[in-house]
Amino acid sequence: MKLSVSGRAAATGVVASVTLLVCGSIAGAAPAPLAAAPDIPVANVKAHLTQLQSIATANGGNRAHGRAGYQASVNFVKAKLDAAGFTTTVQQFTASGRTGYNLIADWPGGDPDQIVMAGSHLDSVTSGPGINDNGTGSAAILETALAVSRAGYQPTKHLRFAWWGAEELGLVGSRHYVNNLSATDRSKIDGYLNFDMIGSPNPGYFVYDDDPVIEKLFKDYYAGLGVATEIETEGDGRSDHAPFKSAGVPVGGLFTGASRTKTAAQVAKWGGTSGQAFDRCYHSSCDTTSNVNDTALDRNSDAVAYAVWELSE
Ligand code: DTR
Ligand code: CA
Ligand code: ZN
Ligand code: ZN
Repeated sequence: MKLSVSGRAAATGVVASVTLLVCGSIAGAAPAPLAAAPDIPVANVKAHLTQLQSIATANGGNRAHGRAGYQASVNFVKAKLDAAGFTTTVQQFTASGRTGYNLIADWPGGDPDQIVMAGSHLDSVTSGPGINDNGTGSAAILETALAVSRAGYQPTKHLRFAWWGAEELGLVGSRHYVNNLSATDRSKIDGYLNFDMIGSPNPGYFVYDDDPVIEKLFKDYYAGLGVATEIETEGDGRSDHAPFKSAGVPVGGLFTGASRTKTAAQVAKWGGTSGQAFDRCYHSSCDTTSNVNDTALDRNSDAVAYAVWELSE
């Protein structure tokens, strides 16, 4: 089944507010209204980051694969999803002699043969709490999942969210997941959206240029906000979308930058500091809750919800 955006998005490009649209038809009763994505409260996303920070602080300063901080991170996210009505599954794997976990959350309903997935790695490096990398992606998709529950959203397609383990060891958890899908189950995934570092302190607004439909969806969203975007080039294949892409699943995502430095031309469109890394705490102990740009986190969290709603209707 091909990816497609809802008629509304195709026609209008961007819907950035909560509206219920009834697309009239020339004759006959109006079709069912299309529900637009809700605004994702960035305060809620930041509250999840505060929890992840506390977990790291209580567990040796990190949330790394095979450590207590990662297990506690999985338990935190799983509890929120279970309480919100998701069907959760914890998938085990082994990496570097330690047990790792992927957390998969299915929203009941929707066509099981047409699955839209959103994922983020939940593990950090051993040197720090991993709040931008990748608490931001994990918290944004968690809050989007909770918004689906709050809205009682019942899309045509089936929604699945995933929090990956051991990404920092080389995309181990996501690759384990994809490799253990049957060919039939793999073919049911219409698209995979990846969010890894979406709140960098000196942010850029980068869109993955893998699947053209997903790429256009995010570019249209940002155009609607009047925010320029660039194609993501820092990490082709360097995050959890890579195993899905290798398996032929359409992929896309957003990124705010890691260790590359922001240019003067990029400052002119995005603000921030030229000659400074997008995230100068990348893979460092200073990747804490103060290492996040709230505007970037808010915009990208809203973009996550927009894409999930548009691709699943
Ligand atoms: N591999 C990610 C950081 C990273 C580097 N380039 C990209 C591009 C797109 C997403 C993520 C990244 C990590 O260190 O977790
Ligand atoms: Ca928001
Ligand atoms: Zn990393
Ligand atoms: Zn990452």
